[in-house]
Amino acid sequence: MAADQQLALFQTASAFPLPPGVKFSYGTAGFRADASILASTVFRVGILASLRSLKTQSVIGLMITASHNQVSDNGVKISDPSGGMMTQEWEPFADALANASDPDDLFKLINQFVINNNIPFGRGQYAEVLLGRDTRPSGKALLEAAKQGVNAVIGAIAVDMGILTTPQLHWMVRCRNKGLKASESDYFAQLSDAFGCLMDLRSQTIETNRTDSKVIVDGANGVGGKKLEELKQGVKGLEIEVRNSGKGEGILNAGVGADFVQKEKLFPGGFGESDSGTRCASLDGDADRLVYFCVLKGNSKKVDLVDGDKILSLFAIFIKEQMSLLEEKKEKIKLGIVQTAYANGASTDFLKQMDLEVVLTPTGVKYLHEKAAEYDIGIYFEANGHGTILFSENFLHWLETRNAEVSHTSAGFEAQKAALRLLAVSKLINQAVGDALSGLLLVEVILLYLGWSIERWNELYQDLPSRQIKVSVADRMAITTTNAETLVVTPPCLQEAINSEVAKHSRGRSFVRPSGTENVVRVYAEASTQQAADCLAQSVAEHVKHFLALATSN
Ligand code: G16
Repeated sequence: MAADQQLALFQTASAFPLPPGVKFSYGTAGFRADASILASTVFRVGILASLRSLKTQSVIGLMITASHNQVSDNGVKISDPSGGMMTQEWEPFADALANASDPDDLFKLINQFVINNNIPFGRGQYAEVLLGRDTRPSGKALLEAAKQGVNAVIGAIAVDMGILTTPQLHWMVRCRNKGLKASESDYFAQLSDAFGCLMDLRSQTIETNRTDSKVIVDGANGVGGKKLEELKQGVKGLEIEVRNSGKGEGILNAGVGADFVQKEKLFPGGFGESDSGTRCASLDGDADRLVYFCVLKGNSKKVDLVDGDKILSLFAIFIKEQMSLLEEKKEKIKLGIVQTAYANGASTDFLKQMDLEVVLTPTGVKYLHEKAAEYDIGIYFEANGHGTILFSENFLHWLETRNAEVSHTSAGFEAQKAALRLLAVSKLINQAVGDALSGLLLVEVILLYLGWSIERWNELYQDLPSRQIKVSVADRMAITTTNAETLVVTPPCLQEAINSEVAKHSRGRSFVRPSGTENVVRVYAEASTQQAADCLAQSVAEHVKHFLALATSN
């Protein structure tokens, strides 16, 4: 490594010492921790992003957000050139960088990694990193740390894209690397144009049983509400009311947002019984998750939840219908559905009854996205509302070329419209990562296309009662799992204990896993009644505490 590069790294790294006694890990969605201890991590991820840009010779994204976590937390993650999550192959290096004890250690690690991976490094090289952050108060200072990290690599430049939703930044990175328009106004224009196109392509003959013309959206007091206010200016034919839009109505993610609504099954702050009968939706803190809900009357803040599984089912119905209209291609299009173990058992049964191929991956969009990309059309969603629809380049190319042919029969005309709809969906729904704003517009236009109310949508199947709880433990990483997190490997005997609890309940199912974004173990349980699901979750949580206490004492 050249002397000027060495000096630049040493000088800047000394300003960002590692906090004592902390071990950082690039978890489900990057590094997350209390914001007060993150400056060194974010600085080092800035360096990492520059190296990734040099290695791929492409634009890379760096997003500062802790999404659904409490406001005092923050985090940082990297977007790869495709707009997807950073390749998992670089995660061990990310961990090593974040935990390097001093500038000397950091320098050695970087030097070795650059050599091992043939990264073009030094004068004459060019790297570019787009930086984004959500509305957390700690974001501004952390963004400065990221800038310094990027700039510590000679030839790398950091471009501050300002306050964005996470999916916006991923979308921009993808567009930049494809040579497409990539500004925020381009993002808004693409979404509203594609929405308009799908509105125009609706069949005029469908009878509607909808009485509700508007949707009320909870912005989690974060960036999503603010951006939705801007997006809706260009959206015609849909009334969107935004609440908790981050203009001082309350605290980010506190009693509001998709995570709260999905886990607690209660309506968020800013909503009340007077909203019953209206379609409501909730975004999370960085607007990559979306759930819908209906406020129940006289029922102590309870809601009927329409979660990520139901959004997935709605999308699958729509896509399958368009595929069946594309008659000549019907057999050859590979459509795949990707879920995680959190998917409600009733949703998986429903999708399988539709004759769809359903696969499970571990939690984390990075796993679901990778799997969904194997299909012509891959639809992935986590129950928590994080997901999207991916279209392969080959399939999009085929749609475009078939559209150029003029059709003279009525079936041919319908097929052409179906192809146009699928092309419009591929532009509306974010191809880089799950995106609550684009997901919201797609749900809305599909409901209009089908003439469905939220109640009709919710009746697709009845969720099995479920419960999720968090268990605080000394070392959550003592739990390891296999089979898409459905089975515990360590500590020994915990899985047997879970099995024996599950066997006590009709339609019982339960699994446990360490969270990759919070310092907790998550417990999920479902059963044929709510009481049984609650009881199963509680008893499994007790086993988790017991077996982890044993593991730590050994
Ligand atoms: C992130 C990930 C999601 C994951 C969630 C919870 O969401 O992107 O894929 O489901 O964390 O992960 P865990 O259970 O490991 O804590 P977000 O919205 O917080 O970025």
